[in-house]
Amino acid sequence: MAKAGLSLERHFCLYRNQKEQTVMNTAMFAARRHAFMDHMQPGSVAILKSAPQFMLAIDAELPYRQDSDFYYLTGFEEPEAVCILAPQHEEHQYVLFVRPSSPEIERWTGKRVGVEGAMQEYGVQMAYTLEQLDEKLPDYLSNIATVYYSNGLGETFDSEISKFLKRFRYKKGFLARTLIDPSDIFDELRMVKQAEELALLRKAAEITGAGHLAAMQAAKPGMYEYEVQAAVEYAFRMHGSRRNGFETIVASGPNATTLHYIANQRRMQDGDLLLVDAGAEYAYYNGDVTRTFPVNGSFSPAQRIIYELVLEAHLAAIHGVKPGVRLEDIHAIAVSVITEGLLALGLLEGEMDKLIEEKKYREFYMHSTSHWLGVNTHDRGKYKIHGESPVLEPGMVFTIEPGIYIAEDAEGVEPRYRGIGVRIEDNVAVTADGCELLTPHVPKTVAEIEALMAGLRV
Ligand SMILES: [Mn+2]
Repeated sequence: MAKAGLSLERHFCLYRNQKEQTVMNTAMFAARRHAFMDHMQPGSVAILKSAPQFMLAIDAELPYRQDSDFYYLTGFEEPEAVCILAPQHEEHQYVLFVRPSSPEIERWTGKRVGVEGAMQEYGVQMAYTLEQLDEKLPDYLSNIATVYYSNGLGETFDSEISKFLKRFRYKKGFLARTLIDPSDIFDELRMVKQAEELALLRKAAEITGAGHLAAMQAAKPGMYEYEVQAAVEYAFRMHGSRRNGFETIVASGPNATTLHYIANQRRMQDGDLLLVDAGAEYAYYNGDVTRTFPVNGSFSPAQRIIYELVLEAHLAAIHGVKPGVRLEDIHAIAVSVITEGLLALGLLEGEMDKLIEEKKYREFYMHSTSHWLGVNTHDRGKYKIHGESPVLEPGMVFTIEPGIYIAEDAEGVEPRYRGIGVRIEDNVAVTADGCELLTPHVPKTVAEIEALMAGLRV
């Protein structure tokens, strides 16, 4: 089976020569810090900590990724760093504590930014080594009533900070009376994307699309799921993404009915559907796309019926996105299409309204239609504000990902539908009058998918 790959080549040309990661955009990070400080209470200071470095074994570090909130405000990617935001400090509103430069250590593990690098490249008013934290922190806490600090990025550090604040009270007579988790501020800021962020999300989505095209090109009966995973992730790297947003899901046949299946160990059979849920990260922003397609290139009649029902729900949900509606309205659209379809197919029985009210669809569609997307794949942003789903506004970015999952042993279901799992996921950004589809270039209809796969099998 020679692979002509013509249509794929055409797609791939779109991506060539776009491998450059964005350079440090100091103005963008400065604007975020100002916005953050505008949300802080008068007389307060924020202490933020980098993500911990996890180890696989002695001397074997797991790949490091900065904490998303920390990165969002600083652009600083190294571990063992602390950021202080002190809006009322006379000279230093933004301070970083970092690992010191060390020629001996750097010879083994690579260049560190160091104090000088932090001063020169990260827009701080002052930088110190992390060892100086104890000594310098009091300078920023005098007369401060409120400290923003989020527990959970390291128990040792959490307890050091709390001990420090107590000790500080005894020594200096100052007491930070209120400790506030900054999550509310991050939720609010990160939920609406700025123009620079939308550009990065478009790029991440584009690379993610390249991975899905590669999956459609690679998959064939007899291959293992992890081989398709390799094709997806190879395409991500070759198009400029240095890591994945999450573990790639390659779920063939009945594995597709397990929502977060990441074992990727099964040998794919002729006649299987293959569900691939994968996302490339680009400059800390993520794509998150799912496609489901037949391993042998053509849908069976039963697969096609389920697939087209999910697609109808997916398209209707995207059509419903515009400012002023709520995420739960979008979910309701998908639920309604799916319930109606399952009823028509005999997979559900009863009255449409009652089935929706009693959430009977959850036997086959058990997750939400959307999650926020950004620096985290499941991004910061609230799902309920005072008990209500937030109202959409331009700049919000999220997924649309309805699915139908029919267990292999589902009772009262025609055998031909059993073991079919389908999810179709795209990424959208709310615009002034609707939404922008960030992932328009990945085949989605039965005809598009079959034509692409047939083209590859000439
Ligand atoms: Mn998703």
